[in-house]
Amino acid sequence: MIRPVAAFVLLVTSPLMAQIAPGRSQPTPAALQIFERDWVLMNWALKYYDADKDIRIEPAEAQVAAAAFRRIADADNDGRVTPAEYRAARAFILARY
Ligand SMILES: [Ca+2]
Ligand SMILES: [Ca+2]
Repeated sequence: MIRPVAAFVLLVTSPLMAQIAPGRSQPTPAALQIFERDWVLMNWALKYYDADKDIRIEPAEAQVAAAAFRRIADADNDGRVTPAEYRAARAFILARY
């Protein structure tokens, strides 16, 4: 009698688990896409955040670089980078780095 109950619990809880831990099995975070989309940010990330110097930004490096970019870009510190803040930060990086 225990077995069917356990199977039922697993069936019910597994979609919930998938929602709680998104991206655990999918190692391509949004952080990496920021840099793949924009060569200015990619060059900047490669210069300062390519920790193993293989001239590639891995997901873990992208997360560090994205966090650093957010600190630069989020001028009003509301935790979000608006398109205007993004453009300003991109221009700043392009001019300075
Ligand atoms: Ca690397
Ligand atoms: Ca902001």
